[in-house]
Amino acid sequence: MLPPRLLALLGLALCLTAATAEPSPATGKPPADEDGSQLWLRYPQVAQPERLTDYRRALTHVVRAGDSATLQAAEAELVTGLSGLLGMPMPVANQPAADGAVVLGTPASSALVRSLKLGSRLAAVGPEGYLVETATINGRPAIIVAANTDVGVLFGSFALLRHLQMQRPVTDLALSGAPRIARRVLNHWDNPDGSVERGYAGRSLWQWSELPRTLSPRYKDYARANASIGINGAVLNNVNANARILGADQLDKVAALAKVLRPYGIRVYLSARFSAPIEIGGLATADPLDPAVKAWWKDKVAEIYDKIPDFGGFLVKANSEGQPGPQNYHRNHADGARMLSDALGTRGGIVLWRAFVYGEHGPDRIRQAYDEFKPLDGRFGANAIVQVKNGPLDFQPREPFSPLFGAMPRTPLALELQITKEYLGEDTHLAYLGPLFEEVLKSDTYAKGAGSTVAHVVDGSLHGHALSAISGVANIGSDVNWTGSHFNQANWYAFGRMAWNTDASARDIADEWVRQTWGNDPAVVAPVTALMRGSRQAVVDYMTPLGLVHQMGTDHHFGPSPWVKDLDVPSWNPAYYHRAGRDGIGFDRTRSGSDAVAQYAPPVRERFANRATVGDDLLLFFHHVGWDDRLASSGRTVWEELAYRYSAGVDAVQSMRAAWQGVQGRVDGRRFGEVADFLRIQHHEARWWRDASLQYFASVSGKALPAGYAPPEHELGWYQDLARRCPADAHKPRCPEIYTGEPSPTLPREEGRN
Ligand code: BDP
Repeated sequence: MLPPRLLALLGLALCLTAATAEPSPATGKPPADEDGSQLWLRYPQVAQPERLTDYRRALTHVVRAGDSATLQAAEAELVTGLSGLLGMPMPVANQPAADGAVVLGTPASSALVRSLKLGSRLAAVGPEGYLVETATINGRPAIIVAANTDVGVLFGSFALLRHLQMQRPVTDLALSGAPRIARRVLNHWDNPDGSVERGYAGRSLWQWSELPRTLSPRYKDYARANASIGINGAVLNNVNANARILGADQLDKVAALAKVLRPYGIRVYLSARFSAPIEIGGLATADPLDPAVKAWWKDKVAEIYDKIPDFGGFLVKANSEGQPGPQNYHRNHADGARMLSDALGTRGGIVLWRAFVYGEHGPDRIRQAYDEFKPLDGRFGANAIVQVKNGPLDFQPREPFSPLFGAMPRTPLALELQITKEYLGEDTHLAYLGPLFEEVLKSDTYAKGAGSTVAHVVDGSLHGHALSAISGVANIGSDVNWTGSHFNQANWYAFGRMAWNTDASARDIADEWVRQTWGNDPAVVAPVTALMRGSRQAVVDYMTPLGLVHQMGTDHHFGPSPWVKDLDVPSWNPAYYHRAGRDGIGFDRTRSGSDAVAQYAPPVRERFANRATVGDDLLLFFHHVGWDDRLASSGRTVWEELAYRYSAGVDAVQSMRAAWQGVQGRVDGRRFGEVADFLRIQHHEARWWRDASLQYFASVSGKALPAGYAPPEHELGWYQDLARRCPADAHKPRCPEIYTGEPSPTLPREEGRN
């Protein structure tokens, strides 16, 4: 007789097995349309017949002991996923009832897991890690999903599903995982009115006007998606914060969201506006040393923890781009962070205090965060982490790592990456950010000799910090596909996977994501992963080659505007960064210039300061060079190299389009078409970038385009005038004129063939 719980779940499992089979290209039948709403959590039936047989034999029912909401969630994920992948009902039992049980639990929740005496091996994976492996239970072959905590079991369940989605073998299964960074946090820049700063995927996911009573089903799916990649925190609101989020009724809404996310191991954090004691507290000051201000924050923290016992903490943008902060009261950043750190006390919350600061008229903008923060090292408070953007400027397609990494040994530092592509083409450009994230994490700061990577600074190991965090500015919104484009999902995925394992390669992560999102057909996996891997460099090439940065249009940061030079704040002007004139191009940051290189440890400083060793990718970031200087790498002059790179970037998009055409019929028609449309738009926009930039730099240098390259489609004035002709909304100028015709190849023919 089957136990009642098993019977009930059998019914549920039967409903879920309507999942479609993974398409077999052999049948020639195109897969059914999808809208992308399932993200990478798709569970079509495994296509490889032998693998399917193995799976059906090795995974016959789910056995869970323990009743926490988290364990129930893990069980539900396994039932949903296994039913779909195996194309058969996946029953649930209290005990292994046959060969092939999937046994999940912790030593505390499950006698079966306890009986396996996993001891030191389990201890080694820590509070969130897991072991997923074949075992013998009561003389029967089984697969265990074991962890020290319930959330570890959930992460392990997703690891098992991922393994099966990729159709990997289950004989002698031995998966384990453990994160090195404790807090892996999405930063949502969502506003109370439902808009999203730098959001390109519709409106905010949070329906504040309906909360706390009405809970959108998307909240749970959001939690599932995050848990599947190990993200364990979410800052719900914009760093340019509204103090009202800390008001009592708003906190009830936050608490309702926290309740949905909690079973999935996700803690809620809030961006705190530094002047909140004035704006919602009725105090006359927000001076961090004022006793009434300190008391106000202590009370506020107590109120928050009353409603949200696992509250993650505060994210703070202070004295940056007009936000209030301790400097308004002649205090410094450490004074502000320490005050909040003290207020949080021993409740388990942290302060993520951002180092994104620059004065409007100071010296070289990229020097300023270091100059301001380094002297404060070690003074931020026991619960504080200083959150540093990956580069010293601002989320550019490429920039060097921030010199703060490695320079503040007595302060835990969090890495802030931007998942939303503010400077990389927003929604329409396909740019897989895995290679960018990997480049940053593996950058060697040399703070304590070779091997002092940014990853080791951030995970706390380099300088022995117990607190560690990594943040990703989210790209998630109300769009049905969550992220504005299907391929933007890969950036959310890559952030989570790299935050979990900072050693993971962008290449492997792309492979995983493609298999889960588009299927295991080798004729899809190979070209699509290749296309992804080259996509970020393509963007660098057609927007900001050779170490150029911040050439984007004012405010919306979309499209080329290298000619802009008259904005009030000098560092908002693209011309501030390229410094192009008759003599050459690039920003001299060596000793003869701003000497920003001095902020790096000696081996890095020497590499960046030397034209022979800086590398082409950062050349113009650190050096002002003559147009006719030759690059050792290619033998081209700087001007020729610019022409080459802008053109290569455009033609790379053309190749991406061709590669995508090759998967038609092997992925579903709806998503295929949506990606193809965006790639066409990207191709036009890449051409726009190239043509406008080359026209402008030609006018400054007085040089003609080298022979063989396709001439720009329009005169410089045409591009400069676009801003006037095409009104920009919050995101981008809407210029139908850019999208006419079909972009032609731009490289000289012999180059194009290479
Ligand atoms: C810049 C964005 C701006 C953000 C700011 C920040 O343009 O919208 O508020 O960063 O990170 O990149 O605070």
